[in-house]
Parts: sequence; C-alpha cells; structure tokens
Amino acid sequence: MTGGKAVARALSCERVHFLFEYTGSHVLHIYDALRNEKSIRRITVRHENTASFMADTVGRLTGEPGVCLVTAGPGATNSLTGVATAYASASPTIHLSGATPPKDQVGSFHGVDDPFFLEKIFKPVTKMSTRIDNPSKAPEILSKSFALSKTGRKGPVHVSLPQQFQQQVAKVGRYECGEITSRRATDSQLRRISAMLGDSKKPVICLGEEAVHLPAREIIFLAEKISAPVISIIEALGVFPQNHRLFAGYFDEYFEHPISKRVIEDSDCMLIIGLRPASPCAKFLETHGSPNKAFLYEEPVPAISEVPAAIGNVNLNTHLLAQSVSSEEQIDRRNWLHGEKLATHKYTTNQIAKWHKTIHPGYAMTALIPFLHNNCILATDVGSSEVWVRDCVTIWHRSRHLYAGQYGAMGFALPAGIASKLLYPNRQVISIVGDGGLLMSNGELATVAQHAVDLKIIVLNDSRLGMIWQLQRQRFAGRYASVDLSRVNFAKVAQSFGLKGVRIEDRAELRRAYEQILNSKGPGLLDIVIDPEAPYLF
Ligand SMILES: Cc1ncc(C[n+]2csc(CCOP(=O)(O)OP(=O)(O)O)c2C)c(N)n1
Ligand SMILES: [Mg+2]
Repeated sequence: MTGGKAVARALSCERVHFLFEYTGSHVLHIYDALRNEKSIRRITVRHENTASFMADTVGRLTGEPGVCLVTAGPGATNSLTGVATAYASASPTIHLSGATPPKDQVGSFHGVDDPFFLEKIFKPVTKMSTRIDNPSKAPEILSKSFALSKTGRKGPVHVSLPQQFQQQVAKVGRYECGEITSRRATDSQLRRISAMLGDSKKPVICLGEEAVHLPAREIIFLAEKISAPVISIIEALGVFPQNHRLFAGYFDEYFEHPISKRVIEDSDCMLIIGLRPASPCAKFLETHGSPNKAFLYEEPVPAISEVPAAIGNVNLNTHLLAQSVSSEEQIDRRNWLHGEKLATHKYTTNQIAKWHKTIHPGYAMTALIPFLHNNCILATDVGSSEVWVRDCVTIWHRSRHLYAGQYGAMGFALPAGIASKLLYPNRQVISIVGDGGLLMSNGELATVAQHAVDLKIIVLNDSRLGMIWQLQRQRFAGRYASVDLSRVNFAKVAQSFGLKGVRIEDRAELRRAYEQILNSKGPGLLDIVIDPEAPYLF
C-alpha cells in the first residue's frame, strides 16, 4: 500500500466525516487515494487558515478531532493561526500537511533551507508535531495522533507527510484506533473537594475551555444540588443554559459581566472546572475571587499541586463529584442567591433604548433574539461584534456560543459557522462578524455557495476596526491610527458569490431584514450599517 493510501484509510477508520482541505503539488498522492474513500466529504476552502478554523470547530462541538489537510510550505504556514487557536481552546484537531524529504538540498523547500521547519513551527502550538517517513509506520503514528489529540487536555496534533512517503509502497499493517482511557479522580481527591463545598456558604462554579464537552445535565445537576451560581469563560458560554436561574454571566482575563463580577468577589469558594490552572483566566479568578478554590482538571500540573484538585476526565469527575457532594447546606445558601436575582440581562437594555437615530449594534443584536431558535449556534468573530453578541444575545438566550477564543484571531466566525452547519444541518447557525473580520475570510463565501451551506451571516458594518478604534478612544485620547476600512457593501459582495444579500442603514428596516434573511431557506447575508461610536455597555 502507498503512504497516501495508508493516510486515506486511517481517516476512514477514524470515521472522519469532513476533511477541510486545500490542495497543492506536495499532497497529490493523498488526494488520489482519498477519491476512493466515499465516506469522507472533502470541503475545499479558499484559504488554508479557514481549514484549521473549521477543524477546530469540529473539535469543539463534538469532542472528536476535526481534521484538515494542506500542502507543504505556504499551505501549512497559512494554517498556523487556526492551529494556535485550537491549541489555546483545547480543541482536538489533526493537522496534516505535505512536507519535504529530510535530505533535500538547501533552499529546495520553496526556497526555505530547513526541511524540518514545519514540524518545528507547529511544535509550540500542538500536543505533538511529528512526521511519517515510511508507510509501514503510518497506522501507528496516525492512531497515536488521533488518540493524543483527545486525551487529557485536548488539542491539535501536526503530522508532516513528505511526498516520498506518500508515493512509497510498503507493507502496511491493520489500522487500529487508539484507546482512550478516562482517568478518574481518586476518592480522597473527591472527598476533599466535597468537604470544601460542604463548608462553603457562597460557592461559585467557574467553567473553563475544557468544560465545552460537559453535558449540560451534569453541570445543572451539580449547580442545583449545591445552589451555586455558574459563571463561564466566553468559549464555554452555552454549556450551562443562559436561561437557568443560576446562570451568572461570563468572565475573561480582562473583563467580566457585572453579575459575574459580584459573584466572583462575594463567593467564599470557587469550584473551577476545565480551566487551565495558571492561565491568565485562572490568574484573574485568583486575584479577584476567594482563595478557597478547587480544580477539576484533566492533567496534573504543578500550579495545582497544593490545592484541592480532582485530576482526570472532567466529565467523569464532575459526575462523580455531583453524586458525592452533600446538598444539606442548600437551605443556608438561600441568602447567597436570593438577595438579588442573577438577572444577567437586565444590565443591557436601558442604555441601548436611549439610542434612537442610527442603528446601535446592541439594539441590532437585541432585536435578533426573537428570531433565534433554541439551541442555535452563534459563531462570533473578534472585535466589537463579539462584545455586542456576548452582552446582548448570548447572555440571554439559550445558544451555543462559538468564539475565536483566547488566541483571538479575526476571521474565525465565517469558517466556524460553515463547519457548524455542515455538522448540524438541522440547527440554526449564524455567523456574526465585523467588516474587518469578514474581509479577512470572505473567500469562504464561495465555499458556502459551493456546498449550499444554509448559513446565515450578519455583518456589523462600521467601516472600521471598531474594537481597536474604541481602545484608541479610551487609552490614546482619540488619537486614531490605521483603523479606517473603506466602505464596503457586503450585500453586493454576497450576491456576487451567489448568496442572498440584504443591506440596511435604518433601524426601522431591521425586523423585516431579519425576516428576509433568517426565515428563508438558503444561505444569506445581512449587512447592517451600525453606529460606529456606540460605547461598550461595561
Ligand atoms: C488576525 C488578527 N489580526 C489583528 C487582530 C487585532 N484586532 C482585534 S479586534 C480588531 C478589529 C476588528 O474589526 P472588525 O472585524 O471590523 O470588528 P469591529 O471591532 O469593527 O466590530 C483587530 C484589528 C486580531 N485579533 N486578529
Ligand atoms: Mg468593523
């Protein structure tokens, strides 16, 4: 069997349904072999970075590795940002790329000298960066890669596949999927945390990036049993239902919702689930919250060697803790929660209502809520658009929020929306993006059209890099530099790709425009020209 066939067979054995890819001369033998793998749907993107964003999206939504394939050199380096994004968000992905043979001459790899440079580049942003030089090794290395990406703290794995390997014929053994062992916390670890929660009068549950794979029922059961409000980092918004009485907003390393701020400051005990210890977000909790804290985390790390921690599979250990924790204290905790309701949304409405003339982005987002289905997926980009979605939509509505994450790469929302809709064709999926973010990724409108992905796209169009403009307004006394984007009519752009496109500049048109785009079949884009100067709510 050729190396190319061994790769294609491995993907099929791992039940990879979607392969996000962009071809090139260094990967053609794999493509040739993929033609026979009918169960793998190839999604040809328009820029390699969106392939890695899409793989990341699959990883986050399913817990199973999303897979992308790109060519050597520029194809691989183009996709680096998406791999770093997946790494920061603990998303299981497999990144396959072409590579040059180890003995190539200086400069022969597209003018670059070091034939191992791709493995080196991907090393800091993956759990493993490796290469396959012999087809007989393919099953072992690929099965290890898949298993590793979803074991412990999940994350990406890079595999370089040189052309010679792809062509070479060798005896290749059976492909066996690697076994994933779910590590369980020890009884004493769980007892220690249970006792700590039992002594607490004001516990709070904080969800981190790895909590995205937690079934909602587990976290609801635990939160209700111990009467603890639940706060979440932005990547995990939607894991705990926003319409639940115990939902208390989000936090990040830089900011928090006013309700989560109060909850963090007033609590006497923090149960931190799936948040990387010693990360900036964990440090934020440490600085602002109670010193009494316990971690549920996938792997033993030095940062939590001294504090109560349940180490191992976060889902399993959340379940075990919920079973073992005592609910006797519930009555005593009534004051903790009932003094003031955890009404996260009431903070937003007043300020937005004052705005009349232009389209306030918060108003546009609040007006979107009646059109949202339960359990819809909202993919947001990086910029002010993300702020408005978070504060005016996801804080109220039961939706799964997909966000570029801590790595914060613009251009995420459109590919994330495409991958989500491909995975879940029956769920409502909306990408909400700024004009800058869309201009970074708008080649993917062709991907939407080609695969007839019934994705809805909302552009909050302020003709500028709004978030940076806001920073320059606040921190540089309005000395603006390099934040103007020229005016673009994205409705026309969408139409030129064969999508439905609507543009509005008057808020009276908003409702009808949502109806036109969201309530009709087929992909569509709504370009909302918003007031660029609306200040953030908090
Ligand atoms: C790839 C990338 N480049 C630059 C940045 C820095 N950055 C963060 S937000 C932002 C502005 C985003 O503008 P736009 O997409 O129009 O959204 P807006 O803030 O205007 O809503 C920039 C440049 C980034 N996060 N990612
Ligand atoms: Mg903008």
